[in-house]
Amino acid sequence: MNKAQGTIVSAISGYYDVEIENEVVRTRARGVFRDRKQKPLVGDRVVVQLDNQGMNYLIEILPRTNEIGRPAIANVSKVLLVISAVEPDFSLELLDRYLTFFAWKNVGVVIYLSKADITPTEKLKAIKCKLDYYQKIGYSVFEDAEELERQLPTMIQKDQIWTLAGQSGAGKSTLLNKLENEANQETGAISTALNRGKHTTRQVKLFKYSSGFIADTPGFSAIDLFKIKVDELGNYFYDLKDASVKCKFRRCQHIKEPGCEVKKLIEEGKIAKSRYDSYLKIRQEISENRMPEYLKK
Ligand SMILES: Nc1nc2c(ncn2[C@@H]2O[C@H](COP(=O)(O)OP(=O)(O)OP(=O)(O)O)[C@@H](O)[C@H]2O)c(=O)[nH]1
Ligand SMILES: [Mg+2]
Ligand SMILES: [Zn+2]
Repeated sequence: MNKAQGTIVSAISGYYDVEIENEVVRTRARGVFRDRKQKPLVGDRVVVQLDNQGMNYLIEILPRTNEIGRPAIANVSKVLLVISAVEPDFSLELLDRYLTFFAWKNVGVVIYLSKADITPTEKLKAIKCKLDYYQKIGYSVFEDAEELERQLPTMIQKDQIWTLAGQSGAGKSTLLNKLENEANQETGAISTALNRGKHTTRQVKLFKYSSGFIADTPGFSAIDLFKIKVDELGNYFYDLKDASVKCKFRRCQHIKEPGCEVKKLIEEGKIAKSRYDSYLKIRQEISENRMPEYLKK
């Protein structure tokens, strides 16, 4: 019997498909994981015991660098965040929530604006103008799928796992199909009555792309920011954080403290007011502990 190392690309009812040097083998997890309450995740680097009798066993999970979302994906290097200009409507607050969440998870984000093709010119112009600000504070922003398609292969480093994120209906699977023709992911029209997606993608799945992987996901719709400590929230707004070194108080929360650089830069129009609004809103949610019921347990 021989052993090999690979990456879990999908998990379906107790079976784990593991990519090993460009081939995918179906495996089952050894009972030992259950005993240890360890659950293999898509994205996990694993050791597989290849058996000639037709059954391959997953025998070891290598240490994870991180674990994101529900359903979770492991070892994420970067997030490709899909934000729609329309259908569902563009929302700066939603964008800030995603960015805060991934900053807290310590993974970088590349932003892609979808549905520019069906957005009225004036509206698109206004959105692009808002996104310019995000570019300015350090995020890569793509407003054009072709440009993303050109650059992405060189941005993904060997064996890296990138994951798609964004609300249902934003166009994650559509983008993946465009990037990787063989992905063949199902896409679904959004509900016109609710202007919302229908949760078409239900499972996390990795696809080979360039020298690494891209994951399609159900989109991390329940972004829980509630585990963030309230006085650390500002660290995850990079623009606020950069400014805060000049705040008079070292642990300034940018609320009512005198000598607050953040507030000064907002007055001067150098920090987007919408960012501050998002910060205050999330801060309030956290401090009032308005945590959804399912997270309280
Ligand atoms: N015109 C236009 N339609 C798009 C674009 N991207 C996605 N769509 C459409 O939007 C709908 C939703 O796209 P999906 O790719 O299924 O969205 P998703 O983000 O994967 O959604 P979930 O799987 O539910 O999380 C589909 O009808 C797509 O054809 C785009 O850039 N332009
Ligand atoms: Mg999808
Ligand atoms: Zn301050």
